[in-house]
Amino acid sequence: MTNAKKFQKVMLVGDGAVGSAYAYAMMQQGLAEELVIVDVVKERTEGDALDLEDAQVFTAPKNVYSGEYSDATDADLVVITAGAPQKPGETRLDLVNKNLKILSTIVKPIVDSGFDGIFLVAANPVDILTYATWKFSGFPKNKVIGSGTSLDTSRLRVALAKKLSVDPRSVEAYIMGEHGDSEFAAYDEATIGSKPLRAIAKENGISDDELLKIEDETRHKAYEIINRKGATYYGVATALMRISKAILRNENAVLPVGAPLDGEYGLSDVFIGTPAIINADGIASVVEVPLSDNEKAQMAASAETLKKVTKDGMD
Ligand code: 6V0
Repeated sequence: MTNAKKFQKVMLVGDGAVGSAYAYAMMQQGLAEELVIVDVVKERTEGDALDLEDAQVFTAPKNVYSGEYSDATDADLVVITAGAPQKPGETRLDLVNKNLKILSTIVKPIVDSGFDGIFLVAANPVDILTYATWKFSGFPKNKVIGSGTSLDTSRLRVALAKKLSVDPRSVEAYIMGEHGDSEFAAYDEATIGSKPLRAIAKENGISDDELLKIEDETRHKAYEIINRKGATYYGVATALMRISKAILRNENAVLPVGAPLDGEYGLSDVFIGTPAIINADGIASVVEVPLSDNEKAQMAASAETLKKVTKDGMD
């Protein structure tokens, strides 16, 4: 970490369903000694800080408070979950204009505070807002990370684990591309215990069509949750906590995130879901999965979708 201070500090911007679940997960993990919460609704951040501080007796001491963007000056990490969520029937890409406007009011004052840490973005459409955070901040690309397909990858692993009766943590399979409707499951490289997933599926009588159905259900799981309870937050909040931990503990962990491409998969000028090595400097490097030709084409199509919406939204 570049900061000379002896403790780690995280700023959370956006104290809604995702943000407050993230704050709670951070308390539970005892990660970062200081957590400052910012939102346009000040009563909410004040209330949450008072509520969350009561948890520290059972977890670990933490200074949790409601703050301002100027408090980012000595933060190691800023996590952005502020923005309108999807309503039933809305796609993530429908949110672009609303959330780009909100984002532009957040990033500038944080940069003006002298903040020199890592941005982690979760607000949707996350790949586009991650790209915009990089543009608005003027930060080096490695210091801006999107939650990308971290949640989607978790959803895929959970679905495969249920089908094959294994621990989801033992499934090595990634959802790649946009966090949204053009994402895809990189089945051709997926393994469990080093054994190709496609071979395991065959042995278990799971057809290619069934694998495609699992991929499709993964892609649409958010809609299933939103239709039932109005929002999704525990999954993404825990994924954000996991990425935060890799940054704060300088883990060099390989995680699926929204990362900037610079020639990987033959693509550039886009933040998109791929595994990457995450440490205290942010994205140490992208892990370029040796995709099959068919998957490469899906990655390219997904990047094209994102680039078009980014161009329309930011012009
Ligand atoms: P929510 O519960 O409405 O919370 C949003 C919060 O943002 C509210 O507390 C608002 O007051 C706050 N806010 C709005 N404008 C500003 C502003 N200008 N400055 C500061 N705070 C502001 O939404 P929820 O928490 O459900 O979702 C937040 C975002 O995360 C949405 O864009 C979702 O689409 C997105 N998600 C991203 C996921 C991912 O995998 N990346 C998963 C789920 C949701």
